[in-house]
Amino acid sequence: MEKRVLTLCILHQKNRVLLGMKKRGFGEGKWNGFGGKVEEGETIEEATIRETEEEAGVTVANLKAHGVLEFRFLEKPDEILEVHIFGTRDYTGTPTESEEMRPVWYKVDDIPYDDMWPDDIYWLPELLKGKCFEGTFFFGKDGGIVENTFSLVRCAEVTTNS
Ligand code: 6OG
Repeated sequence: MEKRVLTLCILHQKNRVLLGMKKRGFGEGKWNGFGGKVEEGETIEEATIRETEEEAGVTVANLKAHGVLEFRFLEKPDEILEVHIFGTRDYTGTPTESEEMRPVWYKVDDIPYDDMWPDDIYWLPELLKGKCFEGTFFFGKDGGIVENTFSLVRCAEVTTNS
């Protein structure tokens, strides 16, 4: 079993959230937060900050750990993606398009869930309410969720060790 540790950062303020259109690679054509692989020698939080800088041109601070979700795929039974999800309202810089992502502020009421990973509608509304969560999503061959164990947890239970 191969486990890949990834990060995902949601920058949100009051009634808006910064999403990026993924221009290439895994998840191309979908809106998502910013993130990627944790590199050797860095913590998960450091990776989250670095990836958000690289992809969206902003430096995030005061990250809150909202949960760890696992993604498994029927087509790739030996792979688990372990995605560490953070939220924050604090950043410096100006959102700027990169080779990988085109960042856009969305109103919280207009989040384009139809053009996002299908797990997002489970956890993103909870994140925006300050809630924390855990669980595994199993994706079928058509890209839909066939099973999930999503649940809310107390935020104190979320571990972000690296
Ligand atoms: P790179 O491979 O481009 O990082 N990611 C997912 N995000 C959501 N919402 N749902 C999923 O369901 C995801 N699978 C991966 C983690 C990939 C980025 O995409 C996220 C990373 O931020 C399957 O380096």
